[in-house]
Amino acid sequence: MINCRENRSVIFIKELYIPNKMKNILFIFFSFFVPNLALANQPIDWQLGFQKAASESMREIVAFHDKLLLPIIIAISVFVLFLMLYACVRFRASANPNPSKRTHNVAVEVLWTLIPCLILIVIAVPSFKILYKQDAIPKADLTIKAIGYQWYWGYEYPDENIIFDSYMIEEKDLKANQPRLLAVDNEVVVPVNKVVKVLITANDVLHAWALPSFGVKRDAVPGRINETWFKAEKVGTYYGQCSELCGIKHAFMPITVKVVSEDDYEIWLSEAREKFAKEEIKNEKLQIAKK
Ligand SMILES: [Cu+2]
Repeated sequence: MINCRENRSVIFIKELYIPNKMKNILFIFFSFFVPNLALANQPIDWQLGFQKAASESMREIVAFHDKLLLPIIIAISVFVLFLMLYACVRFRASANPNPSKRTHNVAVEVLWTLIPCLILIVIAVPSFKILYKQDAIPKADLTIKAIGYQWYWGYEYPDENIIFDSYMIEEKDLKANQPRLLAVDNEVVVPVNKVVKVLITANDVLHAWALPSFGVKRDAVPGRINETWFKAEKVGTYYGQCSELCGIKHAFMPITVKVVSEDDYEIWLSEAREKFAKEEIKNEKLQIAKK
């Protein structure tokens, strides 16, 4: 679902009557100058960078990447390019007919070992800080359990006695605002600004539950329960995909999380408790077995 204003303007550009190639060039051009334009709660064509952050974790990841990693990467690339060009020009055969026979230089060797080490330490410290913060789960307001199956996700709300499966909607059945390969029949619904703890496991092979806007990605391992958490800050629909190559339909088991206000969540809960009741399913199965 496309529901943020920035994205509407992107769509507007994309709907203009201009050749496709031109559209893409325009789109990239605008993306550079208005970074938010390219970002939404789902991947979009010709997107540069991350999806728009919808949680504190993701904001920190994006800031770490944009403000620290990117400048360091650019500086190193420019420096190495400069050295290569300088060596090519300064020491070319015609300008330097008698090359130096020198093989060692202690000062240079110490420097090119120490400086990269220092750069790695500068990167590692904030990186570990973010990792540890993500790892420590705050007191959860609600818990959901995601189970990876070949090839769909099953969800449980253990405290609410809710269980349901979430299948991708086939292309031919998509409604107007449902994105292809991302929309599902039963979305996970969570309240806004609440800590959601996610228990992740799998039933058959390795899968991974990933939601880029929340900065969340955890492997779903059969026989083991992994944990993660997120606190969505904005109402909206967020899309993710299975991120562990799990078989032939790996690309067709998307994840949709609908973040709603607390009141809407209560309404959904009361409906879901009946529609997706876990005990009733068990009882039905028992009755069938008895017959
Ligand atoms: Cu999978």
